Amino acid sequence: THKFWETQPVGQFKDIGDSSLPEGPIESPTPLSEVKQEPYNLPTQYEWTNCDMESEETCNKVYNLLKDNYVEDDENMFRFNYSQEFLRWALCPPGYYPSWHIGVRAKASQKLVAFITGVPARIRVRDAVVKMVEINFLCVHKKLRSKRLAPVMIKEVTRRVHLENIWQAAYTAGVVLPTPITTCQYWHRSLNPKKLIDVGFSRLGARMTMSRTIKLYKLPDSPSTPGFRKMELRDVPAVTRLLRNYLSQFVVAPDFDENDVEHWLLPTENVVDSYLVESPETHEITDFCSFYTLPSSILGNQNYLTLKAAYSYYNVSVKTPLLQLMNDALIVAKQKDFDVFNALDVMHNESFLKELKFGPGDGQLHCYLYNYRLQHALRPSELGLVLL
Ligand code: YNC
Ligand code: MG
Repeated sequence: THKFWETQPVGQFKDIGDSSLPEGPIESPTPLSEVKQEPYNLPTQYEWTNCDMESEETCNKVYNLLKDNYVEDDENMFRFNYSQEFLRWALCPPGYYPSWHIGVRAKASQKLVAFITGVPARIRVRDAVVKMVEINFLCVHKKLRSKRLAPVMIKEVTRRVHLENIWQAAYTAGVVLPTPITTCQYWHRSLNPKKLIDVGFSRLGARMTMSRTIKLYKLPDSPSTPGFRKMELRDVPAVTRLLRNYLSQFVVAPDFDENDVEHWLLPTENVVDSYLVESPETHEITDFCSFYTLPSSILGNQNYLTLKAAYSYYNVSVKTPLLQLMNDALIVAKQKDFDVFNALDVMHNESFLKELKFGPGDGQLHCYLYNYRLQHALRPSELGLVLL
């Protein structure tokens, strides 16, 4: 049972398959004057703090909390190590609200012990574009777990989002909650198989030697598609048109305008990489691919501290086959010294995963909407949204 989630406007397990329930918002907005004006109460030793991510010092405190306490794999071998530049990018998009970057501090020591964030987004569900918050980076220090702090943090971020007249949210989690709109799987493509095997990320296949494995995953030195190049600022209008048109086919997808594309997809060193295909004849922008940089700490290995991982982000194939486009993405990721390239089975990704030698990961990623019901769960291929 879910003592907290049962009280929230989310699709409940008992309602699965009930076709009398309509699609759309579960609760109507209330007048802003009826939204609770004071923060929720924390246990008396703790206090709320807004985390100014533009401040180097605050960003560093958040970075350290997450580095030591954020998401680990099921076997506790790896922990996400989001960089400070990444956190600033993820949390400060166009129109962001500083009051949605919420910390919890110990009053006595002023030490940051918990964190949760929201950023605004327009998300289309079928024909409706809905103003939402994307919730991410929910983290409670390891020493304060299982004390029901998370529900208070979720209620507090919800209150602050309501104060901005926003009533829906999107979020992903590795745990099952009421109730996923879809459940995705991660796939992994080895770029540096020797290191991945040495650190226990992958295993030598049956009847495989290290040298045969290295040969299996070898890639060309440079991309094969004529006109394949890094995205630049001048490409923002063309990439926005390409992406909007492509994302229109999915049931749930972001509604990106040019400002969003500039923020989320223009290359930022060590954060996000984007490439496109410019036709050598017509100079038209025909295809696009992108990935973000998210290293993981390797817990307790003598030889290596971090795994450098690239995560597939938004890809659009119109003229170049998706398989060839993604093979070029793998090649540039390898050139940039990534150890592994990860992709979810969302959008059209299934069409290239097996052929490009991705292997299925363990552990699933569940995707959720808050205060918005869908009649049926989606197939991962119907999801056009990638959260960080
Ligand atoms: C989770 N990941 O089920 P019930 S993902 C949501 N997302 O409630 P306590 C979660 N809820 O079942 P702990 C959750 N994990 O009794 C647990 N819960 O109803 C629920 N891990 O609270 C859980 N980061 O404080 C239960 O648990 C209740 O001390 C138990 O804290 C949980 O960012 C956590 O995986 C996750 O730091 C903070 O384990 C802690 O264990 C931790 O006793 C490692 O909580 C890091 C980690 C989660 C990454 C993420 C997305 C979060 C989405 C939150 C929901 C947003 C809703 C929409 C709000 C805006 C609405 C508007 C408008
Ligand atoms: Mg707790």
